[in-house]
Amino acid sequence: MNKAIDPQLMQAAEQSAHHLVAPSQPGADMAAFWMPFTASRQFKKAPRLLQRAQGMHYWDVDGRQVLDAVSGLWCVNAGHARPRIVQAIAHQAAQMDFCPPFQMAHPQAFELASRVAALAPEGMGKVFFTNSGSESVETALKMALAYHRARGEGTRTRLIGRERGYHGVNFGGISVGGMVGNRKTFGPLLVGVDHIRHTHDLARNAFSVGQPVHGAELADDLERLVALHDASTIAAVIVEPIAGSTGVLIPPQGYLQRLRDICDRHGILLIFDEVITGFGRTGTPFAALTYGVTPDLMTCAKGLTNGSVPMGAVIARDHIHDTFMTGPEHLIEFAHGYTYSAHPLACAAALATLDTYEEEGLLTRAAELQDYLAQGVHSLKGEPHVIDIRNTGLVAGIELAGVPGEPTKRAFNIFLDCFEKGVMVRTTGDIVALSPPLIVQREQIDHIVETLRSAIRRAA
Ligand code: PXG
Repeated sequence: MNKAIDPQLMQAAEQSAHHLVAPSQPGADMAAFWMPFTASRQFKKAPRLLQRAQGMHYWDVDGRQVLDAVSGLWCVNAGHARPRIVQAIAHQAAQMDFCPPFQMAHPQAFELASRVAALAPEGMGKVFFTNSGSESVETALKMALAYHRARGEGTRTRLIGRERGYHGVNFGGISVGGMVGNRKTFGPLLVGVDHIRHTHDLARNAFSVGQPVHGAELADDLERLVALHDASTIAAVIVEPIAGSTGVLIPPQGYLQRLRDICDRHGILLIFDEVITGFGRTGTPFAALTYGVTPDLMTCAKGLTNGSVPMGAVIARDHIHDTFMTGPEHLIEFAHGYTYSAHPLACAAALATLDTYEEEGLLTRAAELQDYLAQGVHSLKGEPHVIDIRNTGLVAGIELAGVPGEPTKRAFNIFLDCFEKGVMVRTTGDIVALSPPLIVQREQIDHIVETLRSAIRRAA
């Protein structure tokens, strides 16, 4: 897999990166861009505009360096602008920009599917490509419904999610999702959806290092829903092995296995949404491997291309895929797909990303660094308003008590403060999340923790 890097192409790419003009000079009109998931009026008053990225860092339009403590948005796992990936994208764009994905294909799509399957748990050998985590979730939910129907159990139409779950922003995803703010303004959502309870338990598990001890029995909430709806109506349960977007909730010891057992007992498919846990975040390629629990379907995105070109995937157990492979051979077996499924640029980026991960041992690096990160973040215990700290692999959450009557404000101020001091963290609610690129150095972890400590003190 060791493809030589073309120095001329790299030089050209780097030169053009350095000569970029700031996307928004002072006075440029910012009115037209309706920003995603952003406090946009605040933003447009004091914009945070990034212009360049390399390795562990961003540079803003004023040339200020910012240490990236969140891998962009949980995706740039190998660090920014990695030469092999940059070159693969540039080369592919010149070679073949687009290939129709329906009834046609290109060789790299097959190569990538095999490479991804090789990283997945045993028996999960089939890979369907999408363009995002949200699309992966929709795809997995539709696969689950169509699978049961194909095997003659078409009554299994109910989808079960979990409170505080995040599964992207499309209608299926917000229906099974459990983040109130992402659901409440969008009407009745999908019918036939229910939720098991979340696993957050500050009273018993606050300041757990790694997996919390208490809470495996929370998986039994699925039994409650089976008793209520009957297993014959339930197609699938979808959970994030680690709930990321809601603020880094690590699964209690034994919880995921118990969920697996209950699903098996009742013929319910188990879907792991590994959009943030996939590609090394927990110290193995997938959280399913870290926790030793194999789901039926697994969604991923983000780290698949190191965030460089949008791409997601659903990884399925072989027998689920094979169930579809009946009927006349000239007919389409699964009526689903996207114009940009297995896009050539995304495939090229993903193959180069997997090469980079492999060459540098990045998919297991979080396991080597998790104790160091744990030590760092848990040293914040005792700082003002810190009510919980949780960690595993190269991910951590620091939960703060909110400003009374003004939820999210304390964490948001900490985010702004850290950014001003040259460290980019992520906040959700009153929780600070850290998920640095897997190339992070120990001194950089120290720097992130100390910058955060100062910001937490100033926010007191
Ligand atoms: N599932 C999970 C588990 C995710 O974390 C998605 C699906 C959706 O992926 P796309 O590619 O459609 O955005 C995600 C995305 C945060 C944050 O608050 C996390 C995500 C997205 C936006 C913000 O840290 N994860």
